[in-house]
Amino acid sequence: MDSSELRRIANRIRRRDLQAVFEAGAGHIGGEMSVTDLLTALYFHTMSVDPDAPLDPHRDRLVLSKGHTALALYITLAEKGFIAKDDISSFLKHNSALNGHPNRVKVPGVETNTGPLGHGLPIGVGMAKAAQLNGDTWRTFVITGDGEMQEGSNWEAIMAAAQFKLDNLTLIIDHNRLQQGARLADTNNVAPLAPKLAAFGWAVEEIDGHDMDQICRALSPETITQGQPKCIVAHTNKGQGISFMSDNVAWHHKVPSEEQYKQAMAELEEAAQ
Ligand SMILES: Cc1ncc(C[n+]2csc(CCOP(=O)(O)OP(=O)(O)O)c2C)c(N)n1
Ligand SMILES: [Mg+2]
Repeated sequence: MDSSELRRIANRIRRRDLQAVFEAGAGHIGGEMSVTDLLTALYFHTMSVDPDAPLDPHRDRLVLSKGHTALALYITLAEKGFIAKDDISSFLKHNSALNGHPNRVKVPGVETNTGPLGHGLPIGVGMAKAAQLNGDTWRTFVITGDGEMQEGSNWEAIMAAAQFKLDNLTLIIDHNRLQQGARLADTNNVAPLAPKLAAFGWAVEEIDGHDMDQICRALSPETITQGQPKCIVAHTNKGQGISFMSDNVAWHHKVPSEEQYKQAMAELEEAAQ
């Protein structure tokens, strides 16, 4: 699939996400807009997954460690055919499988439950280690937020992955410079991330996390360094695609008013032309 088609899918996911947040009256829209291009590239370019066989033992695995942006994952899974597109309208409703954080028992295609930050990468290290022990070739991908990198458990997992030489593991950090209610720089500023990961023995690449060509190239198997886990520091914008949300701390989990909803949708529709 070429990058213009990937951009079309990402735009469709963003519009559906915006609508679902507006209708549900909740969601984490800023972080969903920042992670959408990464999820699109993973599911429609890189990963080997089959919606008709969600538990195929040979599938690639994605752990969305920043589980608060579950809605973006649900919509991507619906686009791919793991769940029905109509199901998205049940987001956050009573008895819906589509909760505020992803649940692997309820939603086909979700690999592990996430939400408490700092757990996805340790789990991903376990997955990658299991594949290595079995001599399997499937890959494990983990997406964390940059605020999430303040969690100490991630750094233990980073050390373990290097020690185990997990070159079947790729960590993508959604580096949008914001966390909940504050800028990263004003809390515990873990940036710059790339030299830290490199010092821990990882192969590191920095990319524009909204440039499909750069994302796809960084995810491709040819760019793996043998014997080293890979970290992609993806420079993104929280609220990407919607002018008044972009790089704005207020939009971590704010819900647009009707007027804001119309403006945001108009901007996304314009970008789709
Ligand atoms: C252990 C833990 N502490 C606090 C929270 C509450 N929380 C949810 S999202 C968030 C900010 C995350 O920021 P970041 O990782 O940068 O995500 P993004 O900017 O992509 O939304 C926080 C503190 C949580 N989910 N888990
Ligand atoms: Mg962030």
